Amino acid sequence: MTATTRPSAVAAEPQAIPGLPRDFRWGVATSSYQIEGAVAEDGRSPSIWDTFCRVPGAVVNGENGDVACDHYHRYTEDVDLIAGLGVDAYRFSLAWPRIQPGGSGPVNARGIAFYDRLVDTLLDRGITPWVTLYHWDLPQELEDAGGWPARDTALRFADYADLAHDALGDRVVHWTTLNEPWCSAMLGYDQGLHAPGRKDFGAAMHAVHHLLLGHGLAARRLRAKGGVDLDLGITLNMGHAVPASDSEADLAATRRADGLAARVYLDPLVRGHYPEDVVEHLASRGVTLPVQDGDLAAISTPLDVLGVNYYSSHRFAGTAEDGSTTDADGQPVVRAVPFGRPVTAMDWEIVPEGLTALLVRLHEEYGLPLVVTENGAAFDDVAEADGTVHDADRTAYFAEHLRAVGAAREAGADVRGYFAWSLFDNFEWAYGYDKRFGIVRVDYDTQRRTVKDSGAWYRDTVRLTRGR
Ligand code: IFM
Repeated sequence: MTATTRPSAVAAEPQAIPGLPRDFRWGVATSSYQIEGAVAEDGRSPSIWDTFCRVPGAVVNGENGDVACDHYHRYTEDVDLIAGLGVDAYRFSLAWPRIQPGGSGPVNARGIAFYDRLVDTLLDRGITPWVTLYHWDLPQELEDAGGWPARDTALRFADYADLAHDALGDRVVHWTTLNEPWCSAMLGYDQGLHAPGRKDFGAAMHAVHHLLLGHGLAARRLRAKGGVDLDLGITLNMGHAVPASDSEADLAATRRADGLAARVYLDPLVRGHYPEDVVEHLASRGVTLPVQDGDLAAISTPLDVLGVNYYSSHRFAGTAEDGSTTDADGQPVVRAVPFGRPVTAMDWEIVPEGLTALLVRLHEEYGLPLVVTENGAAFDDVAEADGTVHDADRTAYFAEHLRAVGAAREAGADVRGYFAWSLFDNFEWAYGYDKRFGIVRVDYDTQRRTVKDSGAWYRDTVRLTRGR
């Protein structure tokens, strides 16, 4: 893909976003390992990311989340910052190894106390906590016992969910079980780019099933508690898959790509079965999903909301550049073909209309209320001496994508909220601190936070959209 970022983008003026109602939920999002730091404090045990970061070459510049944004110690100041942005919700994740070190046994009182304080501080400032139980920091002990490819991890996850809800469920209404199970399974166990760094397609597909099972078992446990308000969801990362042409090969390639990226999660969650074409595809690669009696009933426990993380979309062709239609393993070719759009610093093409199409498609095919739980962009920010950042490119990205959400609502999709990714520049996984997604700049030497132009734009846009 050609790296043509948009340094010349002109800052969009803040204005009310057409199609978004006054009661639309507005938020900012982060995750535990990406911002907290304090990895060895108050009884937290190592996660797979603490281990992976020590593997030479795994993370750019050998960086890690040991300190990150030091949010563990600065959460009060950070909540003030969130309040200053005028949003009404904050999406963050709980670190499993803080709450239940090692991934089994009783709750760690000192670990849960941090989230207790955070939740209370948010509520005091009128900000709704939107909690994710798992954003990739699996306790290392559970990986040593087999990780997500092992069924037991799903059972452990349900126990952990129970502990977390027991401690916070009196104040937290919005619970997301998993963030982006595709990334946990495919980047972690197939491509080896994320922790734990394994490269085994079969193991990755077993991880898919056990992540979904963990979700389902946890969802049941939370639902069974009764008596408390509960808004239960899962967050999937998806794009809108488009065929490169109307040819049968391109249509088939697009369906195959969409099968492994989206439908293998959506169908069991909403319809209680895996898509037949995906099961056949897996069988042709010698993989059978490890489904046991009752698993799909658990996985399809009713959801209140589907979280959608959107960054880009893809076109697919069923032919290789040399015209062949099968790859070295005899499998049909599935080749991503660029749209030819400008890209962000991640080299991800900027395709806002893909967000409209995706939201409308999810509404029509799966019928759940939707919330955009992540959307945003990394660009190569230039900070002025005083820390300010004139990130017109990021502002333009937000403006285009928020208009895309408004368009989806106008086309009938039941989209109820939007969380900007991310509140802060933070530890961007295998990219370390190299890629900056924040609407607030973090100077990692001083931990000084500075609201970027995009953050001020977001604040004003929220206000104007609400105020109509
Ligand atoms: O930083 C990540 C986040 O943790 C999960 N969704 C995608 C973001 C950008 O890569």
